[in-house]
Amino acid sequence: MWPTAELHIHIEGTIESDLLVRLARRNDIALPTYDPDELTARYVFADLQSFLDIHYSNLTVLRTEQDFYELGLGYLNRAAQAGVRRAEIFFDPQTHVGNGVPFADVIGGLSAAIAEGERTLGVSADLLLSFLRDRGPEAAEEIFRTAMPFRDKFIGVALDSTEVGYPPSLFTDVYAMAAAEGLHRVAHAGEEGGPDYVREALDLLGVERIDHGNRALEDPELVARLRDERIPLTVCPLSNVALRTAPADLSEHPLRTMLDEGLVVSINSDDPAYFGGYIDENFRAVTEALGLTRGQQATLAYNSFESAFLEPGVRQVYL
Ligand code: ES4
Ligand code: ZN
Repeated sequence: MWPTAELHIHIEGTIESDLLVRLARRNDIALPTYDPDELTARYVFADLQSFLDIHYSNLTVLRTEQDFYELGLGYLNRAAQAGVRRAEIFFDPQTHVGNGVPFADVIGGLSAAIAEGERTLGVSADLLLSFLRDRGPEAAEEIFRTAMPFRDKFIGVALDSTEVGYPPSLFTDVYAMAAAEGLHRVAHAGEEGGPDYVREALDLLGVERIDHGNRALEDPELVARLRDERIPLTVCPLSNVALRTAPADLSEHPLRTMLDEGLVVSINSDDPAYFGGYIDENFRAVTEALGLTRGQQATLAYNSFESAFLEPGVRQVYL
């Protein structure tokens, strides 16, 4: 197992079915079934939206600061077992605030989990506040203002949820506000949207990394730019198969081409409670399916630390 940084992980997507059931009972929230295996068996998706519908519905079980603490620490424990030394974790506060949970409780529980994980597991972690693109730019600006009193508790902003129809250009203003605050910037692009979404994220939002980026491969000029500027792509192989954004056979995954093109690509798990594996299982699956050499495996692990938001002196320790 390689030491690695995990840079594309939605904390809400790590809610395992047994935790889901425990929280539903504790908070008196209705679920279609209280059998964890039956819940997991329903996780069959046609595309990104069919996943998001179930995902957002499940998140109504999260009510208290303690719930967020347990969610966060559950992930960090599993990640530590998978060789993760550094995690940069998305959270979607608009979902929770919309469900009536105070922002302070969301970020308070997650921050406490991170402090505990650093102390007891030796995993360094930080939060990235992710905007829900399908709620539009005004809602993004509103949650950003809500988050500002907690500016010291997250290191950057991100953009996720339904991609097609919600291009990066909608979010230019809120990303400029984030830049003015000295926050890091990333965005999902090129998962279902085309290469123009990737270009917009770079040119209009000033992102430092692209989350997914698979469809960038359709544009040779863009591929050359990603390579020359060493712009990282955080790729999620088992997610792509589960959401049918890559061929069902992992041996045809675009990771092969990304490595051959010399792109700064890393392996990540996205929403592991739904997509069938944590980062170690993603790593093992692509290694086997693509027949990756030890050198290629090392490149993927190295790229993850190169792509992480670490101070230069700290990064050298990992590399
Ligand atoms: C997501 Cl895989 C994926 N894509 C876009 N938004 C998301 N939110 C959680 N998982
Ligand atoms: Zn994602």
